[in-house]
Amino acid sequence: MIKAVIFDLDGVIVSTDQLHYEAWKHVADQEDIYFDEKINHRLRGVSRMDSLNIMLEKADKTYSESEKEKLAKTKNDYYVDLLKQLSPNDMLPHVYDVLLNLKEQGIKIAIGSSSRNAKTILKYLGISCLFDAIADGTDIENSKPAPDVFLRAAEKLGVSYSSCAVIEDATVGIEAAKKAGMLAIAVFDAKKSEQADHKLDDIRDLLSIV
Ligand code: B16
Ligand code: MG
Repeated sequence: MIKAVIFDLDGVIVSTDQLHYEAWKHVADQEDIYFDEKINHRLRGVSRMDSLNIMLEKADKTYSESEKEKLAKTKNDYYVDLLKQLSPNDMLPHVYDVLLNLKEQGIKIAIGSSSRNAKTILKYLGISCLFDAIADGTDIENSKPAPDVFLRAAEKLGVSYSSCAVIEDATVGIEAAKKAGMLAIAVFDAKKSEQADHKLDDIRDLLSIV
């Protein structure tokens, strides 16, 4: 029986893809590195430093660890500035109603995000107080496809791993959910994953699964 649903943030609750793209493109242009939407697509669900390493695959030179830290900071400063434009209107369709409906049914809800900016994003969306637990990039060492962020969310909720469902837009997130022993529900790009237990065209269909 499912007692809790752990929501991925970027791509499930809000679409920040374009903002990540603009911020990475800013750094890539500054360094004269080729970067496009297709490369950006590979960064979905992946931590900031892992994303940077993917972006640097097209670089002509090798970057030291301190240079990488600097580039990651430049990207994040730019991204955090872009996040200021977010408002409750940016929540993806039907998400808010689904969150309220789950709570009414007594099902716990949590965030399981690779982002170190998750709490800032939730604040701009005006939904921080809805969640029973938030596990994000600041809680973990290994990001998706490692299961850590979902295990941490379940621990914060006080719910057993096998009683949790995860809803994800990234194939690495579905992999992470299965490694955590959880029910894995895919939306958008994650529907490509062969490991997904359910694939949804509409997030409202989640309510008939849990
Ligand atoms: P930050 P999620 C992920 O969030 C994003 O999908 C991914 O593109 C990003 O690189 C990662 O967060 C780290 O974000 O730089 O803000 O710490 O999908 O796991 O909610
Ligand atoms: Mg995501």
